Amino acid sequence: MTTLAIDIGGTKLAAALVDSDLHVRDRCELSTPASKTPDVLRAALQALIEPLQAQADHVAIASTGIIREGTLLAINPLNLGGLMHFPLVQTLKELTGLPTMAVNDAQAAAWAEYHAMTDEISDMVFITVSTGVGGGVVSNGKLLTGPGGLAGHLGHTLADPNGPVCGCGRTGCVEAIASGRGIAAAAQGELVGCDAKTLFTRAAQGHEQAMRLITHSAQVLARLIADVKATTDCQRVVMGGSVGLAEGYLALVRMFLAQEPSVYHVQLSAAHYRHDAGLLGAALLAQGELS
Ligand code: ADP
Ligand code: BMX
Ligand code: ZN
Repeated sequence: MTTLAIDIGGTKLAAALVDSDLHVRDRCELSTPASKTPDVLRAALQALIEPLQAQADHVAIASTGIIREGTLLAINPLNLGGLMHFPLVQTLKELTGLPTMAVNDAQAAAWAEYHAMTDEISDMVFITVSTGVGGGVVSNGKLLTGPGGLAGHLGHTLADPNGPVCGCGRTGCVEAIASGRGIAAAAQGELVGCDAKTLFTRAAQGHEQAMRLITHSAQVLARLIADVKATTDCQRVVMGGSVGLAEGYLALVRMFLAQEPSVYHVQLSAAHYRHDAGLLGAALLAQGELS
C-alpha cells in the first residue's frame, strides 16, 4: 500500500510517497501560492503531485485550515493569501482518481508524533510554530478533531488583549504574535520586510531587535504550553514547524516554561519526524481509514 501524502502549509506545499512501513520517498516541495483564487492552489497541487501520483494507491492530505468533511475552511485566511475555502478531497479525487482523505496539518502531525512514542504516554499535544501556530491534541490515546474540525486550534487562544489583530478576527491571538508571520509583522526599522527565517539569521549574528522578537515569541509559546498543561494534563508537548524546530528556539521556550509554577511544567521535545510529521500523520490516518 503506497500513500501519496500531501502537506499544505501557509508557506510551502510538500508531497511524498509513503510506504506501509512509513518510509518516505520522492519528497518534493513548492511554495504555497498566495492567492484568493482556488484555481491557483489547484494548479500548484497538480504540478506538485504529477511526478508521484501514478505510483500511489490512495491520497492523504494534511492541510492548514479547519478541515470539515474534506473541505478546507481557513480560520486565518491571511495565511493563504486570502483563500477562505477550498474543496480538498474533491480536487485531489478529480486530479488522481484515487481514494482521498484530509485532516488538519497539526492534528496529523500530532498523530504521527504520538505513534513514534515508545514510552507509556496516553496524552500529548503537538504544537507547530510555522506560518501560523497550530495544534493537535491526543487525549487518552485518541486524536481529537472535534465535531467541526476545530479541536486543537491553539494558535487562536489569547496571548495579549492589547496585541495585534489576528486574521481570524480576534485580537491578541498567540498566532498573531508568535508565529513566523507574527514575528515578521512586528519587525521595525531596518528589519521591516524580513521573514522569520531571516530574523533568526540576524538574531544568530547578535542583532538585538531580532533577538527580542524571537524571545518574545518563545515567551508567548511557553505561556501557551502552561495553559495547555492546565487544560489537558498532557504528559508531553512536542514542537514542530520551521520556527519551532529552528536552532535555539526550543531551549528558549524551555527556559520560559521553567519560570512558570511547577504544576504547569511538562516534558517538551522537538518533533521526531521533524518536517515530515504532517505527511506521515496523514499517511498513518489514511492507511487506517482507506485501506
Ligand atoms: P508551513 O507553514 O508552510 O508548514 P514552515 O513550517 O516552513 O511552513 O513555516 C514557515 C515559517 O517558518 C515562515 O515564517 C519562515 O520564514 C519560517 N522559517 C523557515 N525556515 C526557517 C528557519 N530555518 N529558521 C527559522 N524560521 C524559518
Ligand atoms: C492557522 C490555521 C490552522 C493551522 C495553523 C498552522 C488556517 C489557514 N490555518 O492557525 O488550521 O493548523 O495555522 O498552519 O486558518 P501552518 O500553515 O503554519 O502549518
Ligand atoms: Zn486568531
